[in-house]
Amino acid sequence: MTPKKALTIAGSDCSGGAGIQADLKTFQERDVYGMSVLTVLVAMKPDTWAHVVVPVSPDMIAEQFATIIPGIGADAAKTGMLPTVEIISLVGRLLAAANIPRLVIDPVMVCKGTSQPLFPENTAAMIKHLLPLAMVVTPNTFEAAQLAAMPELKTRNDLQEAARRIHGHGAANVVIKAARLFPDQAPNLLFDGKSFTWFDHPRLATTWTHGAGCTFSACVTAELAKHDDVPAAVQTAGDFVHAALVESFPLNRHVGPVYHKAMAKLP
Ligand code: PXL
Repeated sequence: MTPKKALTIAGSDCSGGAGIQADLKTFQERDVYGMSVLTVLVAMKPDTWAHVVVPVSPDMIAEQFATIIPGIGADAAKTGMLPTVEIISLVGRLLAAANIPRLVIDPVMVCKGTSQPLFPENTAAMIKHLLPLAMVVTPNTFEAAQLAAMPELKTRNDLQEAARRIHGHGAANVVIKAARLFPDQAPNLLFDGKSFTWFDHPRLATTWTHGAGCTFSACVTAELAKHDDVPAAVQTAGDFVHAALVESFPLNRHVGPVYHKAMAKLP
């Protein structure tokens, strides 16, 4: 049978846990055919893990995109790290013209292990160019606070208010990944403009969480490529990341990724 096809428009994490590598591994595990448009290359200094970030040229981003749309076609797509305002607006224009039926926007602002937001001006560009196109937007709590223009989010009520505000920017569904807010739970909150649904997962005591956010949004994208049901996609993605976190592991003293194969190995 011909598989469904999913596209990721994101950055390369050469360490393999996040970015395009996480997305393609997740697509493979969820049985969809993965394709990629690279937006930025990220390398890490071995001693400090400081990130070196080199954007791909807008022309080459457009060439890659044209390879897939109109060149091939995709059942669903997601965005990940988009390093500049120019690239965010280019990707927004390409996606708007492509009219992709199921689009997931992962508004990546920081990498784990680095504390500074990549570029604050990118937040306004994402709100303007990407959120109105999104079937689902998947911020973590930091990204949700930025997109909602709220101070730090602390309670479930804060998360619901942030989701309401982000929905106001035009995203059809908002999923806030609240992995670090509470001591025992790592819930995901879905708001579809009408009602709030909480997907509760126990919080795991691991610091090896690299790539969890990318993996979550990639799994939502893969599930949407196969069917239209957003709550079911969010449930599966939560289960997939939970399993991947149970088997996360250190690569070195700086970083440990989630294990994308973990759910497939469950009985
Ligand atoms: O986890 C966020 C992220 C996304 N995309 C790329 C990254 C990272 C963090 O390292 O490198 C390419």
